[in-house]
Amino acid sequence: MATLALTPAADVRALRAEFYERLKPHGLAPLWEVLAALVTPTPRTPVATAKWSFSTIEPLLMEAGRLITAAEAERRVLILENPALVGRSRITSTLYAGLQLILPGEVAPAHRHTQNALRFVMAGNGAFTALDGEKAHMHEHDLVLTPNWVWHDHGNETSEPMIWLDGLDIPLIQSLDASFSEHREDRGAMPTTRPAGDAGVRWGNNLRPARMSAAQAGGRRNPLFIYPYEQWRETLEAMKANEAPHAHDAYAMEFTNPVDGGSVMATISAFARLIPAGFATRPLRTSDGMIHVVVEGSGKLEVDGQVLDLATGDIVVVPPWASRQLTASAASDLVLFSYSDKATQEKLSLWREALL
Ligand code: 1HN
Repeated sequence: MATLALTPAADVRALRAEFYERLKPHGLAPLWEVLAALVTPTPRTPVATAKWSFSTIEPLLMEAGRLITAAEAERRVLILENPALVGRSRITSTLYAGLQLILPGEVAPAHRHTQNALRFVMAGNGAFTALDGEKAHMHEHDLVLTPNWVWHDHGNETSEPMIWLDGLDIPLIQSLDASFSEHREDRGAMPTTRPAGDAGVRWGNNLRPARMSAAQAGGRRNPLFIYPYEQWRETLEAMKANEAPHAHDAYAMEFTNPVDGGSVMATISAFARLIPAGFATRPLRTSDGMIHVVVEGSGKLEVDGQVLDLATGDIVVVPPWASRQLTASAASDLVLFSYSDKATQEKLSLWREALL
């Protein structure tokens, strides 16, 4: 091999190419050709920055409502596909987002699966999600969880349609090839086993069952599955009244599992934020790509120098490790709900941020 240094570059390339071809039938490939693309100094993501407006999606979802029933569809959802990942049913490399419609009188039948799901109510009041036969009636801007492997169905006994955002870890579970699911034989709802709102009063009021040791409670799947808008909104308002905004976050809080204070579900973290009128956050990067829903107000989001206007009802995705900066319009506070795979990354000691 001492002669390799003297061999013309074109010949070396040809020798190597011929060698690589002979490796293929053995199920082998040279690492050195791909190493730099595999182990990058900072994240390289296929995810593009993108925005959807509720006002554009709503009429299309109502049209879907005339074409297919919730029972027929199982879940009547329009998927928010990242424009750089069309056909792959994902908004980031690990997360899925969709808008689901349930019309008056409809039932979305009970099923369970290994994917974790959250719902964030975009429009409507009073339809329910039931977990293991316990209903939670949902109202605008409530956060509702269906952690993995819990039976869940949805129903709408009101006279108005309800639309919510579904956030799931579908691509993450797909990358692990760990999807399992079951459906009720009768394609209906689970029988009601506990009164509506039971989880909220048992777990949402800073209490836990006395006959449960700390060890039993710790690491338990989150038993609280509804986080009402008026509660999380009150917190943000009080913070604004009581302290100056953080330079990078303004006012940001994470929704927690009351059992251990950790993320709401094993893989997904959820957040509420308020940017006061006229305030601009300093830019930051985080290793979790993030989906933001504009709940109130308007403003701007700058992602790696690209400026997006934000209006109430917009849904935006910020790629992992992109620099992001939020500005609230002078007229009103900007209130956002967000979710990401931070919970997964923290468990794997991956999560990082850079304050710019
Ligand atoms: C699901 O279970 C729901 O329960 C919504 O409402 C969307 C997308 C993929 C897989 C499961 C729901 C879903 C989903």
